[in-house]
Amino acid sequence: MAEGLYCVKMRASQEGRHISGAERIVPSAAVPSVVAQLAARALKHSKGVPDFVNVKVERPGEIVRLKALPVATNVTRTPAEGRALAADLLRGAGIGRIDEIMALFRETYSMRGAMLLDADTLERLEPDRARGVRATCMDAADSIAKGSAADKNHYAEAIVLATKVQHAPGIVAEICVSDDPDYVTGYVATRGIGYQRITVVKEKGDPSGGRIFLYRGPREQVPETIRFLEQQAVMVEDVPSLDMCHVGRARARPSRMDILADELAAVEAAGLGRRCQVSDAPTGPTTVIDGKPLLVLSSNDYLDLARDSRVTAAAAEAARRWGAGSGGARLTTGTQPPHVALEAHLARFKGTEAALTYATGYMANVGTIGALVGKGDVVLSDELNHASIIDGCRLSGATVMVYRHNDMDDLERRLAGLGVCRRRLVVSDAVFSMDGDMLDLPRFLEICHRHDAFSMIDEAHATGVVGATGRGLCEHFGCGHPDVLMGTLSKALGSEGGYVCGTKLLVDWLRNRSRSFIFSTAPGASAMAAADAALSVLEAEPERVARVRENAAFLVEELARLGVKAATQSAIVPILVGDERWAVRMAESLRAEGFLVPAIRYPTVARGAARLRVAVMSAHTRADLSLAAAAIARHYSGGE
Ligand code: WAQ
Ligand code: MG
Repeated sequence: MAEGLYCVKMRASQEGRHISGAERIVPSAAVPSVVAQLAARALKHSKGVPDFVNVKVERPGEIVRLKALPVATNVTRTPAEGRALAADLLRGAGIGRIDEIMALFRETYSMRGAMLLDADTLERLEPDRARGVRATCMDAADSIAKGSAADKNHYAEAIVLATKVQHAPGIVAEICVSDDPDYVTGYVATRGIGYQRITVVKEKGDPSGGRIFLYRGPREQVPETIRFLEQQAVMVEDVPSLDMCHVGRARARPSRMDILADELAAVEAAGLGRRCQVSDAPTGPTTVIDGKPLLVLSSNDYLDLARDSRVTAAAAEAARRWGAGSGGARLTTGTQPPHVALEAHLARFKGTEAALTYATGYMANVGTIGALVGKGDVVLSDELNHASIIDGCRLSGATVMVYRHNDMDDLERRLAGLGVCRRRLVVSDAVFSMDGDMLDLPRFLEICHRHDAFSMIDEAHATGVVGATGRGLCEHFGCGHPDVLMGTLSKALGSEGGYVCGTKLLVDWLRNRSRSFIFSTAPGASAMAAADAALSVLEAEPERVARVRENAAFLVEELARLGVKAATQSAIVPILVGDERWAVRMAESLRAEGFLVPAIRYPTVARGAARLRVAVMSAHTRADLSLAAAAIARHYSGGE
């Protein structure tokens, strides 16, 4: 990623007094123009004419990609109101001694960088107190697309800085006031409340401003924090545009419901609206929607077990015997014999010591990641991981590093570049849900092992599909187990819920530490019994696994024959379309012809990477798949 990119840093001063500074990370081809733009900007700053301008161009090391903090705009009318709000926000974020912190703010006015303050003792932690600590080597991922560096975009630059700062180890909050006489806005940022803009924090014409970074952690980690701030290259993704944050609404502030209505209308206008449709038939390869029969090419019920009579009978019998709901959390009264039996069966099936079930796969991911890493730790996550993994990473409080899709060299480089951190977790989908490809598990395990990182894979779309008998990636590759083998009961197993397989130690840990396990009602016995019965069917009839994969291969061949490029290593066959609206139109046309193929769009996949996502089942016939391929190919070429 760092290849061909350069950090360009500008700072300007007058008689040693800081006037302005700026940061970009740009491709080598853009360096000359960005250098010129930043120099021009230094020379025309409203704070004065500089006698010294320094523009530095450097190759960055490894680049960390971070998601921009969420942004909220707070409209204030007077500086006093703005400062009171800043204090409230800090207090709400668990910071004490606010008055003293605000008093220290004056000392930042003369500094080029920020004051680094112990959030509790208020001790100054910067090695050079006159200069402060400067966050450098950062940019917005789309800054090139957004254009010129010649004019300062206070907001965009501040959100990039604030995002980087809030990801520095030990930093718990930041407070900032612009030092531009004409720019009266400031903000408070924390990981918890995001970037809280405050529109008025000082009088117009007042040249005083500054920044304080609040730190909480061991003294010996301060150098690592400063290294991160000053040297770690950071690209910030998805910087929200200001119009999405309701700026300039100070005049007639819309009501809270109007805000929702406006945003929803914008979502619909962009072709990104979503709604639920009623499938008026049992789960299976065909359904009826709005009275129209459809061939289902979008089901996760890969092995057609959701309606299997052995599975439904087990569910019905369990509901009759144990009740429709479990009536409590697993650690209170919610554990019944079917829960215990299923966990033992899952462990046997996956070849691990133990297993733990969750109410959903989403909860399994969120609860497991949060139990393994937290603040001060690092979690490395494939850029195409499922949203439940992404949410688990975010909620854990650990620093999140996103590595390139299935790029084990990138993963290795990032692990090797980690400084002091307590724990590392590497998490990846086993089969990627929107692309259908497979993790390189043997290398993944070898790298995790070498760097003493927890290894976790999500076999939601692998279980029942990958490996000769559907046991997943370990069976497919004939390799060892990751520390955490997560999966779902809701896909090939035709039921609902999530699970984690691993050592007894891991499972004991999760039972004690996994919040989504502890603080939610146990899934009902019928879901457990259904999954248990489905596992038995899968063990007795492994030919279902072969059939679903043969069907996927057949569909890919048919599509190729008709000139449509597609590939898969699972039951998921993505057909890349690109444009969101075009993908939706294709899906609508296919539906009119009786094929239910969903269009997958942003934010599930990247913007401009919309696709049709076909999911193949063992129950599809060759005739079904040939017809579907022909219809897809017809609409596909119709759109070229
Ligand atoms: N690292 C640390 N401190 C810095 C840095 C840096 N890279 N750049 C500036 N500072 C300090 C320095 O003391 C400045 O005097 C002070 O922060 C303010 O910097 O609409 O424009 O560049 O949401 O003037 C916030 C609101 C604007 C934006 C902040 O800051 C919005 C702004 P400025
Ligand atoms: Mg300024």
